[in-house]
Amino acid sequence: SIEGAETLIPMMGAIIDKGAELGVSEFFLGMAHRGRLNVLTNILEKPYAVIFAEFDENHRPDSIEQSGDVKYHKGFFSDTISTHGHKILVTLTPNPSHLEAVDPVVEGQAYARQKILGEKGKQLVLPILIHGDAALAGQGIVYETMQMGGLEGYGTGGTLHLVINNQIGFTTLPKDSRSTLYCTDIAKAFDAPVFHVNAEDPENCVRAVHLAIEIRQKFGCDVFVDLICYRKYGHNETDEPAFTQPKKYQIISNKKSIREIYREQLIGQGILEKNIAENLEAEFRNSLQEDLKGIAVNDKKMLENELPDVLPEKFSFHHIQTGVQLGILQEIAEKFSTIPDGFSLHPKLERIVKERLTMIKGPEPLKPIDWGMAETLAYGSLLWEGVNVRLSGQDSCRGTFSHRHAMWMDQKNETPYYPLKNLKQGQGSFEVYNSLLSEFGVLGFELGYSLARPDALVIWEAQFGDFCNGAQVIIDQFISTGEQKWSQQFGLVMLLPHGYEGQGPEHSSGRMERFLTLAGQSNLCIANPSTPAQLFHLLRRQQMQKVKKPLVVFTPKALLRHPECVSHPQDLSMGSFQEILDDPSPPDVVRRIAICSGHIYYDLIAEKHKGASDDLAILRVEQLYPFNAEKMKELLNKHQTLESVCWIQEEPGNMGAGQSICQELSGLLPKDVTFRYIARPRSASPAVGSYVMHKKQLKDLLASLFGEHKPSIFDIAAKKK
Ligand SMILES: Cc1ncc(C[n+]2csc(CCOP(=O)(O)OP(=O)(O)O)c2C)c(N)n1
Repeated sequence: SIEGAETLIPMMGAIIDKGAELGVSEFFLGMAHRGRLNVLTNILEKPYAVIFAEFDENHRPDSIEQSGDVKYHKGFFSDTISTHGHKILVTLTPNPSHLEAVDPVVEGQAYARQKILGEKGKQLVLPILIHGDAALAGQGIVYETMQMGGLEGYGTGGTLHLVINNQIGFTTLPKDSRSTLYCTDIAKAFDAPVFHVNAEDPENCVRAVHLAIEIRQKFGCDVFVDLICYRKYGHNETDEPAFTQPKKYQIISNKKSIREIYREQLIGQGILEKNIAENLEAEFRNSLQEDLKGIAVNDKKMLENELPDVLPEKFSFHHIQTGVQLGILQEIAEKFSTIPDGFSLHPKLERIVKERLTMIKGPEPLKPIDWGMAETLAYGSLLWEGVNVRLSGQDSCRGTFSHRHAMWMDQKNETPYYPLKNLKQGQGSFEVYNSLLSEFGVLGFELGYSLARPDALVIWEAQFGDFCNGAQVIIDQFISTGEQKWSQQFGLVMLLPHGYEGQGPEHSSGRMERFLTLAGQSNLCIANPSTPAQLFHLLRRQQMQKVKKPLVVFTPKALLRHPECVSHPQDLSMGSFQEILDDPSPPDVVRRIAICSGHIYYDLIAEKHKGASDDLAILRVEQLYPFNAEKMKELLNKHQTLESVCWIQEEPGNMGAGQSICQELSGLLPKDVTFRYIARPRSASPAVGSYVMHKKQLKDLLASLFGEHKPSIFDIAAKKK
């Protein structure tokens, strides 16, 4: 509960009123449990009756479809008028229990709204983060979030930080929760002003926030207000604080409440009469009793401001035509391949740019379309249609593997040029940024951006797929569960380079097994496209489909330049994304089917082309989740001569998509068809550290499929155990 920090409420009220006076029209608010219900009722005007209803044991979640969340984590918005008559919108972002994790999400939301509002956006939209003292000092995400503050593409023109500094974190005292003198000392790294204020002096606390917001509006910097207070009761309803802090709690229990102190001050100053104060308090208590009685009232009506009010769309396998007419693709390519007059492009890049144009425009014979070109055409065609595209990640402008080149640098004066920003008048806006070296912060930010801007295709790219585990809290607590907990709908895309190429444990895996573990109730779309055209259609589908779901894409590394991993103009000008790809040239009689996904397909066809197997068809699962079981069934039942099916993957048996896909396949196999699971041996580390070992494993893996009657590596590993 808030007792001991009640001053937070007048401070919040003052920020909103003063902010509105200074031109702020939208406030994005991130906060944890402490004081949240009070902020909801007193600042966002969520009716008390609704809060009481949520405490009621018979309370239903807000929708039958979704599992919902506890009351301390829900979001809310309030479209209201400030005390001085200014129109304001206050949005409290839903958050998980993970303290401070919501910080970058709030920043991303605020940034997106600022972008929409244009030049004055930073003055109009203000992010406010409310911290606990222990969480502020201890959680690294605070630093990651603040580090974004001054960066182009991420900075929101200053955040207002309020700290509910109750001088305890659950049972832990400041001496054990930080090495710094103040919990706000992180502010020093950013030259952010800090006001340390005494909660028992509410009027000066209000003065401090007035000053804080004036500073933010004038200088565009972060400002901290450290509200020194206490926590009247235990951490929660069941906690007994005297177990661990007996002396402290003896002092606290003898304290007058802040309301009493302030009331006495006002009465002493002759500003307030005692009986008026008492009447006001009695009136308020009575109104609460009335609200309590009213909780049986249909609470659906009262919950209508919960964030947001849309029911999720169901995912469907209905194909959307995502092809783009060849003439338009050629025009787009022409535009993004045009070197501006006087621009000095690196000669190697100039060659790449010219080569790319020949992929779609000729002269004949056309050079095949590679990954980088298909990706650029996907963005280019969406921008051409007026869609806004934002891409952010480490070294994303050029692309870690030098395949993208979304930014060209003038070799003489180091001025950047963005070809995709220069397609035509009225195109969508294209934002591409090299992010700071953060995953947690940046993915959270992009999530916030995509929540606030559902019209845009928002993409976060990991440098290598495995780095996404640095952002695991955002993936687990927001991306995979946000729809179920908070009815959030967003189409954020994550690009995760993945592929076993002998680069060692840290650069091989995007950890698809983890995403597949998180997949349920169509919460995510998880794809591993194996051709440039499939990527093109997948990215376009993501924006064009009505249903908004986060999309995880495992992207290639070596395949970016693999001579077989190419597409042709007609693959882009027609068709749609295919969840499963059939064998493009199956043998006349198919006795065996190998099902795989991603990079390994190219190893399999290379082996097959050696003539090793003349009864084998190879299928590719391009969308791992939701799994198109009907399509798979159809493909498996196509061959009356079928004797065996195997799933083959390049990852160890305990990783990759195998366990999830095998579960899917178990009910789909035709009668009397045998099944095998071929994978690298179960392993603790995602991949071996030596290239020689990697090659040996790959050889064994392929021999398991193409050699005669050999058990799979996975089988061998299981027997050895
Ligand atoms: C990342 C994370 N780790 C642990 C917890 C468990 N936890 C909940 S509240 C709390 C103490 C928080 O202290 P402080 O930040 O000072 O806020 P207060 O509760 O005192 O307002 C802890 C450790 C959590 N919610 N999030």
